[in-house]
Amino acid sequence: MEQEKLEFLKRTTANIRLGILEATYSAASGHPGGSLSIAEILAYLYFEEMNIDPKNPKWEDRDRLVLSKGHTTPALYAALAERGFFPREELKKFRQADSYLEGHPDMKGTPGVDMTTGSLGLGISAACGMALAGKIAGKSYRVYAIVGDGEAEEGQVWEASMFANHYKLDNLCVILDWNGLQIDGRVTDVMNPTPFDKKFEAFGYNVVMVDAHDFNSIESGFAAARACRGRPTAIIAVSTKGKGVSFMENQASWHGSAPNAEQYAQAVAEIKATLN
Ligand SMILES: Cc1ncc(C[n+]2csc(CCOP(=O)(O)OP(=O)(O)O)c2C)c(N)n1
Ligand SMILES: [Mg+2]
Repeated sequence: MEQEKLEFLKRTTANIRLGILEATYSAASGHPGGSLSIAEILAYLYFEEMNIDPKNPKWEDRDRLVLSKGHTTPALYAALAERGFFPREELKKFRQADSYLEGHPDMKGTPGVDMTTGSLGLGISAACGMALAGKIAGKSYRVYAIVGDGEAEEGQVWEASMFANHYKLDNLCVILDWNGLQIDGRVTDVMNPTPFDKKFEAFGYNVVMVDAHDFNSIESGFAAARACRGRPTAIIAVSTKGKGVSFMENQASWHGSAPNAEQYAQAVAEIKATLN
């Protein structure tokens, strides 16, 4: 990847991480851990991969993103704000009664949100429906679904996968955020859903493993997905929950708790230091 593009994506990712922190700190609630783990993936999707128009969020030929792990809205909203779907100032109102930035995504109220999610397992099914609808209508748009590794314990994820293979949904790209943790601890301790690669392969996917924090790796994963014909792709993105904030990394306790003033200041300083 060209140096200039890489620098731009890294800056964008840092801004997304700052947005995640600002939103959760302002709300004194929300889910920073699983938001921080997908910052690079969202930066790449919204600034490189997806065919979208922030001025026309409901454009019918746009690519769609379904945040199946819907609790990680701080990352989605920070990316949408960064891309120009709404003013960045809105992030301060996250989860407040008069705000359209609800705790979980609402496709009717928030510009740029393509599917309402939050009940784990639902989003990937909706993404399959959108992908099939695109094929039936002869559209060339693509559909991306971000699924959590804890979420993959839901049977619905695998029912949807059976459907995606049956209908040869090569316009569907599932991204599995393999950050190793869910609400209560390690996914392998709670209800082991691994091996992800063999499971997705068995369900008929083209499977690609990427490093979720390395843009060259992310780029090659999405290129492989785009090139694949006749079956859906699963990108298994190996990530760190809480990535970028030292005291949040690999700590299940940061799944659904917000930083206090002191922690917020330290977290912001750590992210800003990466911008120099
Ligand atoms: C059907 C359903 N059950 C339980 C929850 C509560 N819940 C929210 S997040 C979460 C853990 C998800 O873990 P994971 O998918 O690994 O998310 P990430 O690590 O990316 O934050 C749970 C159990 C929910 N949202 N939906
Ligand atoms: Mg997880």
